[in-house]
Amino acid sequence: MSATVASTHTTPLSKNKHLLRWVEKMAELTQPDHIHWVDGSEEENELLCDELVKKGTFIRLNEELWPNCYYARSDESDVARVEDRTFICSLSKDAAGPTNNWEDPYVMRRRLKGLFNGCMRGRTMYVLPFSMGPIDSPMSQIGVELTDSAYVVVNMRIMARIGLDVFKIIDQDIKRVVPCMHSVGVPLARGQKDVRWPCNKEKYIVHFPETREIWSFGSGYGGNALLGKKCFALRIASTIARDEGWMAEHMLILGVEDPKGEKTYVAAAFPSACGKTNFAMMIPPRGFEGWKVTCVGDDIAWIKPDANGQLRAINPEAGFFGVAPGTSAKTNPNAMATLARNSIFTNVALTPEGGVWWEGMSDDPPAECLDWRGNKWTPQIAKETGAKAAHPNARFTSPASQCPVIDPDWENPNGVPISAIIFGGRRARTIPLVYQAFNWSGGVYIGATMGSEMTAAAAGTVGKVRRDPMAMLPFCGYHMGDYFRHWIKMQRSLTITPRIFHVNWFRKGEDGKFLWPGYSENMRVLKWIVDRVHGHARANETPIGWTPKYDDIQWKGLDFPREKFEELQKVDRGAWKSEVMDHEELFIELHDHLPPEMIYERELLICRL
Ligand code: TSX
Ligand code: MN
Repeated sequence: MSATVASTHTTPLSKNKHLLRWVEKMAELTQPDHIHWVDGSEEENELLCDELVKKGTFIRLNEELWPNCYYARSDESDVARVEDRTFICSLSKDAAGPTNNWEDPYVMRRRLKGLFNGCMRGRTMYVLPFSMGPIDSPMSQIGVELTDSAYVVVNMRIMARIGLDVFKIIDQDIKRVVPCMHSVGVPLARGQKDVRWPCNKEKYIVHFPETREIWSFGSGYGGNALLGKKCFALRIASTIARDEGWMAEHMLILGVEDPKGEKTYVAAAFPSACGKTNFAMMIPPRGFEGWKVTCVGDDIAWIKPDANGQLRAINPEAGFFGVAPGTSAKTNPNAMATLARNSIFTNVALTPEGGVWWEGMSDDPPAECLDWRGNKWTPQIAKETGAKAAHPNARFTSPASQCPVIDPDWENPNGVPISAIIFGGRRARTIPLVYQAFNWSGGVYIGATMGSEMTAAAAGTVGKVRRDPMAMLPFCGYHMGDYFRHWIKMQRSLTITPRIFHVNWFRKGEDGKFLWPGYSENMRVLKWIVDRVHGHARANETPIGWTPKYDDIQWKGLDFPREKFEELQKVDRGAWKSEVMDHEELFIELHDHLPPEMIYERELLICRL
């Protein structure tokens, strides 16, 4: 390390007094050996990656196959978000609601003080400024993460806008900064050698919604550690959005361009394992020549009414932190092109050529590789022991700018206009391929009651519907009932309300097979949605909402029989009556905060059935 580089990084890169004071106070608490102010430069990134390689955290992949890509294996116990260790520490327990873990903020602060006391000894504390959303956007929000993990810094460099440009905004002192404390929770004694992936078995992911603070201890993985993502852009942002009259949602944003060049943007919320990233960058099928789908974002949308009462959305992120297993040239060629360079792979398998592999990437697995634990893996071993080469939650971190179908307006500071909102779930029965809500509050009801069936083989759980309102269950920073109320209230600030739809790519027939081919063919559903938005498509009125007629779907390029479509769209009144009875469960849990509109919608639905 050259002296100039080192001194740049030790010198504060901000003159903001609040920031300087906070950094000083946190350094006093955590006692790092060094403080590194992150400038976000290419040179700095190389320095950090080299350091991670030296420590054994990173392996540089084969430059010919995977240019500028790195490989990381986490600790076996630190592989996913830890929902049971995630806390919302509002002053009142009632404000957090029954779906969040709550702890008294005073009690939690005392506990965190203890945990963070000296926790960065022997390490470097990085001062990492980041902007969620384009730096020049009035919808963006600023945070500073103090972390003792270089892995976090290089991942955040892909996932958010970081560095000097953000310090510039902070120094203008016009935007409130969300302080984010992060430590892997493993101080090093003098001369003690570090491990490949330091983490603490005691983990805390803590949010203080009133003071807009995040404290994360013990984990270096994903949403536990890249604090701009789930902690800030969803949990803290959802409370800011409620207070300020906008929405922070767990949604992808995509654009549909028809052959005449007319552009329509939609936002969509799906629970996990529905193929959200695949949908976000879908390629239209045969029969849709001249149509284009473009990607604005694959995970989070910040949506705000503009001066004309039209909802506009930005993607607060700058990269994709995607699930690798199942991603292939068949399921998502655009993701494969995106992750081909300048990417970080965590918990996938490492091939002898210095490449990466995961289940579902190709039909033919490598003859031999090292699995995500670093053990020898062969197809034969997999057959005998069931061992997976990649962890099911293995990830790629890739710049969104590299996506071949990234939308030309993906960094528009004013966002893109949202014409439709799509909710979805993974449901084998009852729920049709697509239907449209009668109105806004009917749509909010659909979003509030959405859910997915468990695919995990845990005994007795397969087939049980798990409700995940608006796909926000683990990500709403306040009471879920108040969140529904906020959704209902949003309509008042709109002159053009987006149409609301529900889709289900996963309905099965009597034979237990998927009725719908999915993937690219979902374009046919998307076209009907866009046609409905523009008033170009007819629909059947059913008790649950409007559904497409067979002839309203463009079938060119796909041989899909009318009878199969009728089965796919069938609304079985009996099955729906028990579906609505199931909604009761959620409603009982939230009853004292539930907006009356939810009760009315339920009554109306029951009457129509
Ligand atoms: O991502 C998926 N999408 C959305 C694509 C834009 N997946 C994968 C889900 C796991 C992450 C899907 N799986 C989709 C889908 O639309 N549909 C299905 C179910 C399915 C699986 C295999 C087939 C069909 C449907 N195979 C054949 O029809 C041959
Ligand atoms: Mn997500």
